[in-house]
Amino acid sequence: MERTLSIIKPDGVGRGLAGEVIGRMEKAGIRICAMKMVRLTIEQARMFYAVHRERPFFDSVTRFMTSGPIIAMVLEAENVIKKNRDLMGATNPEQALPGTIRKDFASDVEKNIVHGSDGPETAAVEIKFFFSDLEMQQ
Ligand code: IDP
Ligand code: MG
Repeated sequence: MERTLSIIKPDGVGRGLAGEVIGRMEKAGIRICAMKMVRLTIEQARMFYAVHRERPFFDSVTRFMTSGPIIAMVLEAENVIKKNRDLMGATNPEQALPGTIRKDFASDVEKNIVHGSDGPETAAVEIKFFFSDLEMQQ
């Protein structure tokens, strides 16, 4: 069994899409083992997206991530990192496949509804960022 970190971003929560996103995950056979709603500070958002600190969109995306509450989740399934990325679709909704969350709902390349870890090492670090071992006993 594999685990990954998923986030419903401020646009997804604000537009009332949390149920839709979670429903798609559950229908895909993904189990939610931890979940919390938080509002990140700018320092926390900059830490979370630190790998992108040299990118031109860093200030904008980190401000966006603090613009409202987000829902962080630990997902579990066989191959869940890829499964979740497949459900999400490409970063840019214009390039996302039909039927993906981003194709169906994202406004643009920044406000794209969901985050998902992109590999096992990232998943481990990102899960720790939001959840303690105690919160993942489920
Ligand atoms: P991912 O979320 O599909 O893994 P990343 O390349 O890791 O995409 O980028 C992290 C986040 O930064 C994206 O989900 C999006 O919100 C934002 N982002 C990525 N590329 C751009 C861009 O070119 N312009 C504005 N925001 C971007
Ligand atoms: Mg990424």
